[in-house]
Amino acid sequence: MSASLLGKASDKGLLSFGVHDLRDWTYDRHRTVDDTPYGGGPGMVMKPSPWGEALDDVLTPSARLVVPTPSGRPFTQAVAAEMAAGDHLVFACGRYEGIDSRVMRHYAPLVRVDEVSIGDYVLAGGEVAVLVMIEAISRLVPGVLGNFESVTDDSFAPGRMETLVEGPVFTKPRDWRGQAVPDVLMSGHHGRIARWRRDEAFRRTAALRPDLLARLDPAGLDKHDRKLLESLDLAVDPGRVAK
Ligand code: JAH
Repeated sequence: MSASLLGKASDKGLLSFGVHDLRDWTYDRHRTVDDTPYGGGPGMVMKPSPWGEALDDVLTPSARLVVPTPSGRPFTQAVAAEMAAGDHLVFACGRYEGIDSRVMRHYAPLVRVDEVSIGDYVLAGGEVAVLVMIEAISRLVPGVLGNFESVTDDSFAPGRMETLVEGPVFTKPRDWRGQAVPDVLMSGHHGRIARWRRDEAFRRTAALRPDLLARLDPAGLDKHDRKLLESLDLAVDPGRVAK
C-alpha cells in the first residue's frame, strides 16, 4: 500500500491506511485468536473476543465493516464505487475457516457490514482479497488516478449503457513479428473504429463472458449489434440476450 498508485495517493493525502495486528487485542500468554469449531469439522475458527475488542477500538460511527469471505456477496465495480463514496472502511481479514459469525451480527446494527467475495476460490486468508478491493476502490477516489477519463471509460464502470469486456488494444509499431495492427484502426474513420471496437467487445464477451451478455439491456442495442449477436455462437438465444 506504500507503492505505486496507492502509495502516491497516500503521499498526496487523498487516502490514508492503517494496519492492525489482531493479537494486540489478546490477553493470554499465547495470544490466541482461534479455537475449534462448534459442531465439529476440520480447521479452526477465529474467536469472537479479540475481534470484538479490536473492532470496538478501530470502528467509528461512519465506518463500514468489510469482511472478505468466499461465501460473501460478489465484490463488483458497482460495490467498489459505493465503497469509494464512504469515508472510513475497516477490513476484517480472517484466517483459518473464518471469523465466528456472531462478530458480523454484533456490528450489523452499529455500522454497515458487508461480507464480500472477490471470486470463487479459497485463499489462505482475507488479506490478499482486501488488497484487491483497496486498489479497486482507491482508483475511484477523485484525484487518485489523475486521469479521470480512464475511470469513466472502463468496461465495468457503472452507468455505462452496456457492460461488455473490452476488445483488444494495440500500439506502435504497426507491424510486430509478422502481425499487423488491424487496418481499421489506422483508417482515421472514428465511426468505423468505434463500431469495430464495439463488435470486438461483443465477440470477446460472447466467447469469454456469456453471463455478461445475458444481462445486456436491449435498449442499448442497435440493428448492427443485433445482427452481430445473431452471427455469434451464443450459449444463450440471441433473441433472449437482453432478457
Ligand atoms: C479464506 C478467511 N473471495 C476470495 C476469498 C476471500 C477470503 C478468503 N478466501 C477467498 C478467506 C480463509 C479465511 C477468508
